[in-house]
Amino acid sequence: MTTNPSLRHGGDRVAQALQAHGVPCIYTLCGGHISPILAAAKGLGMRIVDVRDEVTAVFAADAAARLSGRPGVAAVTAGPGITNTITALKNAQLAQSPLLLLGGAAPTALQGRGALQDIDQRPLVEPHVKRFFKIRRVRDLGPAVAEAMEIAQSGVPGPVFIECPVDLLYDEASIRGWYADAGGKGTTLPDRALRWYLNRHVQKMFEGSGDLTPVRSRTVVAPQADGSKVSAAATALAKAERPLFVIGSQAVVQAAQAQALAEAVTKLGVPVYLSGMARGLLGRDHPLQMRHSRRNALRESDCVLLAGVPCDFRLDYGKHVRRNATLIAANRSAKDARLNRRPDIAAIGDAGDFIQALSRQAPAIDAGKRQAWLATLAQRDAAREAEIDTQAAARGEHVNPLAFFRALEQVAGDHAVFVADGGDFVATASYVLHPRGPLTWLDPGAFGTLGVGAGFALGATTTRPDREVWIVFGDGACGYGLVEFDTFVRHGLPVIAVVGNDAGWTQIAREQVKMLHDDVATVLARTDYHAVAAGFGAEGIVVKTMAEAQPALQRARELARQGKAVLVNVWLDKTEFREGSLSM
Ligand SMILES: Cc1ncc(C[n+]2csc(CCOP(=O)(O)OP(=O)(O)O)c2C)c(N)n1
Ligand SMILES: [Mg+2]
Repeated sequence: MTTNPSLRHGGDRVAQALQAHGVPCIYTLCGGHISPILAAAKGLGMRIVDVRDEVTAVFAADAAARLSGRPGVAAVTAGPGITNTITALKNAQLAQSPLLLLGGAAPTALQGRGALQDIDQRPLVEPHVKRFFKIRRVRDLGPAVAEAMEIAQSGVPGPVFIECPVDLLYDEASIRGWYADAGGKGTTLPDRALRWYLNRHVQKMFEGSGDLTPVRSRTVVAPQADGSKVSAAATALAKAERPLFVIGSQAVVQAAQAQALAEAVTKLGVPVYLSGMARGLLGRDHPLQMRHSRRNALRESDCVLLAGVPCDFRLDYGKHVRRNATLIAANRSAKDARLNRRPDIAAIGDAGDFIQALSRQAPAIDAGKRQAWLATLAQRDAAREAEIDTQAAARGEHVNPLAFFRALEQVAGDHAVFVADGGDFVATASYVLHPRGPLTWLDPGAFGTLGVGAGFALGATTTRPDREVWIVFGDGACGYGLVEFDTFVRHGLPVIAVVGNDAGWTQIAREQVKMLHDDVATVLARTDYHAVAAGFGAEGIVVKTMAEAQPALQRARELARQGKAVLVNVWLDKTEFREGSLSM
């Protein structure tokens, strides 16, 4: 049995376990409760990225997980540090993103006695995580990390929380000294009883902590659908004349498998719509990938495979899939596979692996049989692209968002990752921008959370420093994490943000004004967001006319290549492009 003499305190144990799992980076905002974890992790060579709001740390861990296929890790202090993370935790839970949140807590003996930042954290956090670990003994810290990493990734992935009380993290001598002081020197019976109690308490905390066996990482095997489901789906697909795939985020949770999945889809030769993290799976332009009129395609298809996609609001609750079509749902979650529509074939397991298994079983494609179907979809796509071109050609006083994204599509490199955070501006981007490859598009997911942008970009740029990271921000959305330009600058992270400045929360205003004839609370100013970023030491560029757009984007890209963070503040004209769209 190997032992590790450097496990001086609980912080070391947590750090050693993280290192054993290959965790490259911890996102954090400091606090005395968690200092030993951060110092120990740094000592072991992990990167510590300190942010300006705890919610950013968890958004970053979420993005890191999505891009690496391994749980991202964030550490925050007790009480308000933890409450600040709740939105990001919930977002990760709904996006099924595996992450580990380490949270501080008041000393074990003082919990519930009015200690600093002491609240009952379980009821706040537990509903949003797969497991809430409440640690009471030093020796349990390392194994809890190993178990948490495994739970986060297994089955339906999601966040896991470990509560680490501060008195478990420091070295035994200091903690014994601290408890001895707390016990005082009184000689009365209650004084002596307190000392006896505290002494026994400390004894329990350190029980078994002489065991210095390092923690090892565990292998997590993806759940596999039944072979019979693969055969049934292969048969249905072979019979189908108008098959259709919709592939979503969950199908690419095994990030390392993304390329193999793309090849399997190509081999199957079925037209496909990609959503969430799966956007970009087939590269920039692939003949099988359709981008527009998904609703019509769903209505016409006679065999639909929903791979890692539930029939929620994003798929209009499944109502467009025709009743006599064969519906195949491949999903790690049995509940999601059956949400709002009962599939004919429910393949419960990893959706990406399911498609790969299908490509090994399905007979060779009869290209001729599907030619007409593919042509119909491709023609519709082309017609929509032509409409976008027409709308993009319209010129006004400032910048046409469609034309702007056509320009960004030209300028952004082959290794660009796009982070989407906003309303109409971002929805427009999702029609016009072509993600470059697998795992190059990050959006919040089903929770529809504004404010993910800075944290996601932080996770992306630290996980994939070889990538060019562009945040597509609404001006409303950018306000949440703008302060993180400070983080980008301090850590030398060359993130590029483009802010679609329409001086308002337009996605909301659009319907509110129409239905309630009031723009109350939806109006913003043409704020100088570029000057705010410059104030943090980043580069700020303002774009007020269409002619300035392309050169500004090129300049932003050059500055990022030199290691600078950049914010491009783009004054938008109004557009009708998003008229009529509403999500509920
Ligand atoms: C945390 C959060 N708060 C509020 C909303 C509601 N919401 C959805 S879109 C939107 C407007 C976004 O405005 P902006 O980022 O400027 O993008 P625009 O629609 O103007 O392009 C709002 C407020 C939300 N989705 N998330
Ligand atoms: Mg706006």
